[in-house]
Amino acid sequence: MENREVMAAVPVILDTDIGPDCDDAGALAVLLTLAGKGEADILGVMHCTSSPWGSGCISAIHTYYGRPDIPIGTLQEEHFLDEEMYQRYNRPIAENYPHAYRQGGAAEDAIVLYRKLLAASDDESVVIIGIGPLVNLYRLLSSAPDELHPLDGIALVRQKVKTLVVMGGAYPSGKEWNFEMHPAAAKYVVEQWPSPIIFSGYEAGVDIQTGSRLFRDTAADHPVRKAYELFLDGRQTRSSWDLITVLIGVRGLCGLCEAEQNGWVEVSATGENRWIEGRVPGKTHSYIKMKAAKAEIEAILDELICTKN
Ligand SMILES: [Ca+2]
Repeated sequence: MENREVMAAVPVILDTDIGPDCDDAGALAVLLTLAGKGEADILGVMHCTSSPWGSGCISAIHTYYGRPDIPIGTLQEEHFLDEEMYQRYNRPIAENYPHAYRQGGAAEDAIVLYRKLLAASDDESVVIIGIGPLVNLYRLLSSAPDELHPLDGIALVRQKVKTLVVMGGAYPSGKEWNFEMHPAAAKYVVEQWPSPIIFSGYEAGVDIQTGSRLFRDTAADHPVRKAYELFLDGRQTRSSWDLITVLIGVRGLCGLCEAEQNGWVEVSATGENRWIEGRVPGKTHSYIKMKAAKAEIEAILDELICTKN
């Protein structure tokens, strides 16, 4: 059995669309708990929609976990997923909890923060975990050399990023929301990303139902509990797409799942994806298949959501 005590913390950047679904809040809780256990080193958290409440919601959760220092970057584009229906919990949390932007100010451009964080990282060390549409990563790959680093986006990612772990697509084929919301970004990132990509698909997380323990075991003002409460509107659990993706990004397959590696992912111009069998030079893709019993995975994730260390 692996001994996590002696393993180095995994340097992680999380990229989230926190707001449209509560599992992003759960996933951030999982990551903060793993960081508290010494398993992850959170270099930064990026927000990938135009919602004015996303950064504040992320900062409020960081603050609640005693980590207001974690850098936050945000998408610098207007009108991407900022409709009222996507602000059921991020707005109330940003408006009612303490966080870095309550007195004004704003998170910096995600691309500037990505380039800054990658420039300061060891080669092939960083794990990027994407749990929203891939628009920030598309812009990162498209970035030009600047005063932060002499390499362009693709070369910088090739040098610094060990793995990209993405909640996106359905396997072996289908259509899933994260790819569908910004198909051009999904297609470009999947085609051009220069380091290995592990895909966590719709089918991997849909039946893993978590969150109910928040209502039993955490304080009524816990912002992640609040996110679930506002989003679920009376229901007790939610699918765990983003939570599983974070867990795998930090712990690897960890005995809970296995990876299909003999093939690669193609994304269409409208966001459908399919797995094409056979290896192709330059593409190191895999997708996960759950192996452990649903109840076992749910218990692990629920424990991580609810443990504030
Ligand atoms: Ca998400």
